[in-house]
Amino acid sequence: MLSQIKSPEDIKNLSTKELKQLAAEMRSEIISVVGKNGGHLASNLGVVELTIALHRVFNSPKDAFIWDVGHQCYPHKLLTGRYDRFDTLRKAGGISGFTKIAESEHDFFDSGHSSTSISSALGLLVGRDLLNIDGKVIAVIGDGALTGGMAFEALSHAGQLAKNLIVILNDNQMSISENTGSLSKYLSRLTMTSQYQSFRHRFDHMVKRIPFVNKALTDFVFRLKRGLKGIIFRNNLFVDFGFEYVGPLNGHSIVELETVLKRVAKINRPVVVHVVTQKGRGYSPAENDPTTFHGIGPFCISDGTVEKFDTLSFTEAFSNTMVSLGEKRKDVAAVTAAMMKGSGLTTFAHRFPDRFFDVGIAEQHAVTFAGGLARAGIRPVVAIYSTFVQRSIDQVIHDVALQKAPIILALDRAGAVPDDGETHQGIFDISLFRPIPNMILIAPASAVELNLSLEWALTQNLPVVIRYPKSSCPTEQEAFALPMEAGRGVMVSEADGAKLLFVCTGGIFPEVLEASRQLLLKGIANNIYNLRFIKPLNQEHFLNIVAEYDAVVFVEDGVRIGGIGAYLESLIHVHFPKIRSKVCGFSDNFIPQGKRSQILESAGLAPFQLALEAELLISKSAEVSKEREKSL
Ligand SMILES: Cc1ncc(C[n+]2csc(CCOP(=O)(O)OP(=O)(O)O)c2C)c(N)n1
Repeated sequence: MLSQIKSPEDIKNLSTKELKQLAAEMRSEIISVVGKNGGHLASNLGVVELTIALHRVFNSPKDAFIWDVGHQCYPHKLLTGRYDRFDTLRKAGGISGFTKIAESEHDFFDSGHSSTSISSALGLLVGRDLLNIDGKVIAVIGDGALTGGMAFEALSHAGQLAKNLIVILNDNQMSISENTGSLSKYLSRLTMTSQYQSFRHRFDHMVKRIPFVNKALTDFVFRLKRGLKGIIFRNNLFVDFGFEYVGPLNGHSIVELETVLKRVAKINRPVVVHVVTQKGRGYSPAENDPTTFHGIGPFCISDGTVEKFDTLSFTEAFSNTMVSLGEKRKDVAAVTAAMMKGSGLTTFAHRFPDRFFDVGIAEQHAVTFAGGLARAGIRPVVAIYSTFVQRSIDQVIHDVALQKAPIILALDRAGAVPDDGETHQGIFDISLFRPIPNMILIAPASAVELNLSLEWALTQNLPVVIRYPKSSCPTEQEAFALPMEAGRGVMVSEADGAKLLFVCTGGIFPEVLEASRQLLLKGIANNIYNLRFIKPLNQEHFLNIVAEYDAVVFVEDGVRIGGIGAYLESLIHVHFPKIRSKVCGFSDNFIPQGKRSQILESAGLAPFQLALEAELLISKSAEVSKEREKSL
């Protein structure tokens, strides 16, 4: 049946029985493709019925759906003409795991970061109104995404404008891990309150039907109800914001959802529809462990098992160091913005619950909160993915760097990030943090260096950013274990007489090492200098090192504009104008989805490409030049 659905129009006339079958087929398609390609399984299984109901009641794309984060849009993709390409999900050149304007007229924004849907939807609605364009606008936001402050900024504005914005609150009580904070408790109470209301109606009805109920008993029941009401009834937050509130609805009953949504479509004011769903619905491994199945790599469909790798990842190395630091020092605390598992803080959280803080999807608050902790004398380590720290740059400048607050920002997923595409690449952090006074930036190349960096950072009285990639740690080199010295990197290899030097950031060391090996095989001697520090830089030390070489290739896993390579190149041009140099990094483009190796190759950062650049620089040969042109 699913293969016949080419557009949402095709589901409008299906019977209840057919809709059930459709939902089952959608689930099995999602499980099968995510089992092979990896992806956000549990969130998508939870919104199958909701997506069907939305597409039956509203008319996309005239009516616009804005999916918050966009990680739960697979059912929407299946109903909007992308079934045929669904098996390319998250692959290079394939369809995205998030909504994408270029992919379909049914996707209104490119998405990936949380808590933006209400703002985007409100803007779209107001803009359409100004231009007299018809159509409803519906934001679908999870209870996790609602913990992001921006969602509240938008609710407040929407309440004031009083336009007919529809906000579907998809409440599954889970963020990636369990949802945290008083808002999450508030939503549970709201659900209970409404369930109490429906219980009360049924109760009244029942009492009236009991024969010979005397007045004393009715009075007693009335008093009991008043007592309960005192405990359970509160003002509804959404109503206070100026919204109508409808719900909570059973998010797995297409009939109930449709009946209510049809009425909601007629309301001419902002409205929140509270829908309760179950994450992982219909696939027991995901129902039982929605956190693991939130975002998952390929897995075995029959039992949900995931392949385990023996190699240590940077995340695991960070996790281990944090636990040992937590043991050694009582003043070390860890802060995460809803990424406990992904950032490797689960063990720390269990071992030191008093010093672990999951603040919800609130990166801005996480940073300023850490600034406050530091002011009190605590040494907070804030673990945030490179891409998500982008939204707390002002907090880093104003609440941390200006105050010289000694917090550590541990940026996982720096550099090329596989599978998720443009919104998740960690390629801007170097350029964003380098200009900020008082900041120290370190890019360790291995587990040992990450460990040393964290320990060293705790001895500093300034904020320190430590950035590392989503990849396994490379084989350790002797140089990685050398003690940290501010502003100095380490020579990883020191071949006598080499005239070519690679200078690299830690995250891309494996590719540089491989390029170096390929050149050695060709008889081109070369050395590698691992920068360790992106800031500060011991200029004298650096210039002494490069002085020995004829050619220097800078390689960084960040954008070239504002990066470290361009800066160092300008430095050597001033001091040693004869040294030939080349900066390799990401160009001025957003980088689409692919595996790490595919992403690096598309940016000219694959080992064979780095080797070619270096060879060209040193030999200036026309033949090498041609080969290089071909490789790009
Ligand atoms: C700014 C930002 N921080 C963190 C994330 C990572 N992230 C993706 S989905 C998600 C949880 C969202 O929870 P919810 O909105 O309840 O959706 P659910 O998956 O439960 O359906 C998080 C933390 C993100 N996408 N954006």
